[in-house]
Amino acid sequence: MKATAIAHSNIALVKYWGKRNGALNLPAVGSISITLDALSTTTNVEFVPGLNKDQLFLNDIQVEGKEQIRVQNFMNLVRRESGIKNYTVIKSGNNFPTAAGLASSASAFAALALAGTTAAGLKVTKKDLTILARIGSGSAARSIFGGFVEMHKGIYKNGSDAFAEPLADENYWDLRVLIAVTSESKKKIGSTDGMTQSKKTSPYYRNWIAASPKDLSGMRAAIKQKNFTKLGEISEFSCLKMHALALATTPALIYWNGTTVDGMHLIRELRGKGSEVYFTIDAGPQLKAICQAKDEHKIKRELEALPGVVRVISTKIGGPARIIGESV
Ligand code: 2P0
Repeated sequence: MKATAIAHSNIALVKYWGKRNGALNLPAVGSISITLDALSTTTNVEFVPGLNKDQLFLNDIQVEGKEQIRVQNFMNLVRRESGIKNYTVIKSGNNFPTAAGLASSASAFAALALAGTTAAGLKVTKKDLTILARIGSGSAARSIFGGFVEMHKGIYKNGSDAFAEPLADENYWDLRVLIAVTSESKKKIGSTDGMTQSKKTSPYYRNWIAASPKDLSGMRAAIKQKNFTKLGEISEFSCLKMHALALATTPALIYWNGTTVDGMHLIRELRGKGSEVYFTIDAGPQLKAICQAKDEHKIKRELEALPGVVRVISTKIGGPARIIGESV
């Protein structure tokens, strides 16, 4: 009745922003990501008789409030499916400092979905596991797989076609992501609230949705052709469109700081000088540079020298979520 799983974080090249249904967490657009080897969450789930709620520990510290409720609601789905009534003790840890502004609901809910269903003795397909992880957090569905992953928005009301699937595995293409940490503080507005506000108020929301299929098909082709220029250009374009949508939200969602903006300029300058590197940024101030393995060290040095960059984490493409321990 216990299991331990590890899952890696991921970064979307074609971004997800907006939901077509909040309760089931159905995305309004599809997305394509790469899984990040260096950032992972390890989660142990154990069903324990006699508890009156799920107990959540993050890096050995018990968590209450909103996060505990979110996790308990998620575990209720596993209980409903398995018929198990017991609550759980959940011990989760990240392989990077929690205060680093890199904490990711993607690796967290992917690891929890896999450890939770395994501990419950459920036999679920990978596809169904992505659907379950999605209910926890949209981006978590993509972290079930390694390599290059597409999340489908689906059209059904029950979400049965809103799942993730792999496009290519982690050994397909030796790309690198360099994460320039520009701030270690927690962000003020979470993605879920930000997406709700953008849908309600951003004048660009409709166009964002309409333009998405073209980015997705372009990215699929770039991956298939191993066309790095095309992959990079679409990644930057999707990132900047997502942030334009966020900036035009009321109240405005400004996820960048000054160093984030300096980083964007630096990457464009490096490109002007012949280095093939592109940026992407999520709902936070960290800048992620995407490059080919041969350029990794040069780009890393350039980012480390940028004033305001706290440190740079370099990663290759990571593998799928997997079980690393199990017992009855
Ligand atoms: C993404 N992000 O595609 C986009 C780009 C951030 C910017 O998915 O509400 O934690 O739990 O589904 O997945 C981050 O939001 O949001 C995210 P929920 P999630 O990676």
